Amino acid sequence: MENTTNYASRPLWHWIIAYAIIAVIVYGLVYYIIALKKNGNAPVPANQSPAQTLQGTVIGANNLPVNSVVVTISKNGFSPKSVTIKKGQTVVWKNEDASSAHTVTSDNNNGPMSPELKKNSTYSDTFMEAGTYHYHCKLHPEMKGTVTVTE
Ligand SMILES: [Cu+2]
Repeated sequence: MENTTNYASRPLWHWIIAYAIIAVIVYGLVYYIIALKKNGNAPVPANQSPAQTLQGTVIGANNLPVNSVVVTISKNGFSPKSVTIKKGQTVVWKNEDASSAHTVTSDNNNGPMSPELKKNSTYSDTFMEAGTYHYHCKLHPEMKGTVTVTE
């Protein structure tokens, strides 16, 4: 009886704070799940040939296509600068630079050719032939990267 009385007589702001904390946790979880889903569905740019789309690829535990490697783009350049993958794997470039758009542009027109990527835009390319692919950013030619594709 005494307990019930104490419980009911808690000031209203106690309840408001308790509900606010629960709401923050729930919204945080929902936001996290949505963010994970977005990463898994990297948009395929319109200028990619159909053979290079990500459609139909299996989504792995980290919500990226199983065979993909991520290269992030910042004002410091591509990171990692060089990646080595196996034939058939996909490289996903993601621009995380809020201050500028960037491109992923093959040095010799034999490799990735992205449009200008705004912040949080991604571009992906699946490499079906072994070789070394050098690329740069059209807007900042000093930004360079390499994809090495092995058999
Ligand atoms: Cu750039």
